[in-house]
Amino acid sequence: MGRLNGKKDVRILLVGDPGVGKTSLIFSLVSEEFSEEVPPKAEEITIPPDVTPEKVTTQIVDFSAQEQSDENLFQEIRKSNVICIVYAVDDDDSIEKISSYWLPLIRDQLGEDHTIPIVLVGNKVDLVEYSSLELILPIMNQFSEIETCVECSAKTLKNISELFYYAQKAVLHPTSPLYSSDDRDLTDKCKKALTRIFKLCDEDNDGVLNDSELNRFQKQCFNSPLQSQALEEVKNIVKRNVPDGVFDSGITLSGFLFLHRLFILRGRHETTWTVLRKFGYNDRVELDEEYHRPFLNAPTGCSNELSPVLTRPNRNWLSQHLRLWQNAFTTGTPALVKAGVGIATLAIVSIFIVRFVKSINSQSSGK
Ligand SMILES: Nc1nc2c(ncn2[C@@H]2O[C@H](COP(=O)(O)OP(=O)(O)OP(=O)(O)O)[C@@H](O)[C@H]2O)c(=O)[nH]1
Ligand SMILES: [Mg+2]
Repeated sequence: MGRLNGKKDVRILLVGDPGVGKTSLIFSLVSEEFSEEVPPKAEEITIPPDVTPEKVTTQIVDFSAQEQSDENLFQEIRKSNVICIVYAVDDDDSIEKISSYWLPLIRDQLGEDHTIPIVLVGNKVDLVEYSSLELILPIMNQFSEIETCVECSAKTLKNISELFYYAQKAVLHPTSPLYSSDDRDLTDKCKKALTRIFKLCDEDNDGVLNDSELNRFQKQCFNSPLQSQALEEVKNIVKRNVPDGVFDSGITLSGFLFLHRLFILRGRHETTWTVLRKFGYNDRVELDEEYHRPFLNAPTGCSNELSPVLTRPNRNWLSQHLRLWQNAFTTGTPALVKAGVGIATLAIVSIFIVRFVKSINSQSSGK
């Protein structure tokens, strides 16, 4: 599975009580019409990336207790990237089983703290006048692995493509590493990562992102600058919500964090994920190994040499890190801490050079 750019295959598994309409949902998605007669289990379907909204290869896997054993089910649970628990909105028993059977069974297979997102799917809305959300919300509050819920109908095709889109999104742009619904705030890891990104982008190191810094950030993450009117609107939103979010017509760290919290609350997790991934973070919001140790490719019999001219990626990497150290030295840090940081820098640079030379030696000797 790809990592740094956040793209990977998505394997979606549908589970749920017999007769809730799992197979019908898959048939309705594929044929864009409702089939009265469906087999117990749909064949596994692979949807090529160019016809999916998130442009990733997507596999859809059905489960039927009529044809498959518990062991088949457990294997499928372990292979999936996202699990849709389907219930029928007119069948309270199928709703009750979400929390009494399906969610515990999945935890049993994947571990209590698993990170496979769950989407709750309320099918057959064509049969009722009411919404099942009143019964579903307490379950969502109790089980943090539930990413979202959607009500749909295989019969009228209502929300069918949305359901598979939400499932894809739950894998590619999951909420839980970014936002804690218990604390109603960004997670500590997410705050730490965004703070680092803010400092890297604050090139003049004055504690705010001015217009040109914001534009460079925007271009780096989204390949296009912000229009000046859009920039003003963003600042106005920040100003209205966070008293110290804008200073000297630039966005402060608390304004920057507020914006990302807002994106997530409005369901635009992909914006924050794009930023994090551009700055080297993986799905657990940790700096990726590839970012720490870029692979040096030296074919057998060839050697790498340290060039006196830094390549552009190396220059960027070095200047980003130097700016981080510079921040540590210039923001009113006590002298003792500065001395500590200085010694740590020397130690890290020495280790880096030794490892770098070692890796070049071992690659050039073909090991
Ligand atoms: N009214 C209505 N009926 C539906 C809908 N979806 C499925 N059904 C009907 O519900 C019944 C069960 O549908 P299936 O798709 O076989 O259900 P399943 O979850 O795959 O069942 P198992 O394979 O036994 O686990 C069929 O008679 C479908 O026609 C829907 O959206 N609305
Ligand atoms: Mg079925």
